[in-house]
Amino acid sequence: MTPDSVQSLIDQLREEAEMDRPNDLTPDVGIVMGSDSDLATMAGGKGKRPGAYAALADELGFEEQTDYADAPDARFTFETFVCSAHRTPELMYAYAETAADRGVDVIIAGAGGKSADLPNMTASIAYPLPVIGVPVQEKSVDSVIGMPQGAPITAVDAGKSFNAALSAAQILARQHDELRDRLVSYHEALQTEVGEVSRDLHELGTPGFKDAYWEREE
Ligand code: RP5
Repeated sequence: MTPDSVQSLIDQLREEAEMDRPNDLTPDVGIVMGSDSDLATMAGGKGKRPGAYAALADELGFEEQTDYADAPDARFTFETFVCSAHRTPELMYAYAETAADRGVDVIIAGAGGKSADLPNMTASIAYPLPVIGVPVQEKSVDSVIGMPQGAPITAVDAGKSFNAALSAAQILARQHDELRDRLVSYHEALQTEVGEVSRDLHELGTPGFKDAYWEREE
């Protein structure tokens, strides 16, 4: 028996798939994770390096869509759900099966533990929609990337949901020049930062650099 809290999500996803909303009103990227305990890795946050949320929202100007009937102003958007492959397989199935019809163009799926099945099962069900798997822990890597021939998934290294978001944006950018420009700007800013740090390290010398940079970070 599927509990109401899960069934209502399944119903909402299936209803949304029938709506045929225009592409600019639906989420471009879907983020799913096996548990809300994965959120710090998938989104970033306190004491964690930045994650997919930071890459999309802070670096690339995406907004999170939380209401299908009221799309954010931003042209590029993403949605976020918890779907446990083992505890809520029906929800995982409904999410992946409806993703394309709901306008999602690429999915980022993360799970932890040794049986991190959400990314690979989502990839199988949502095929041919591209799915980027995020092993939330080191011990999840084999489980996420170990797909049989003919059942593809793209994956990042353990915990690297930030890069998963950049990969998702790269896929979308093939159709959207505006997003391509944002990716290029992001990369240029990274390069500028490396150049500035290198010059400061060289010109301040190691002790001076440590004084200037490490104290700033403390
Ligand atoms: C996996 O089990 C989830 O992706 C999570 O990483 C791990 C533990 O889940 P919780 O017990 O914290 O919900 O399915």
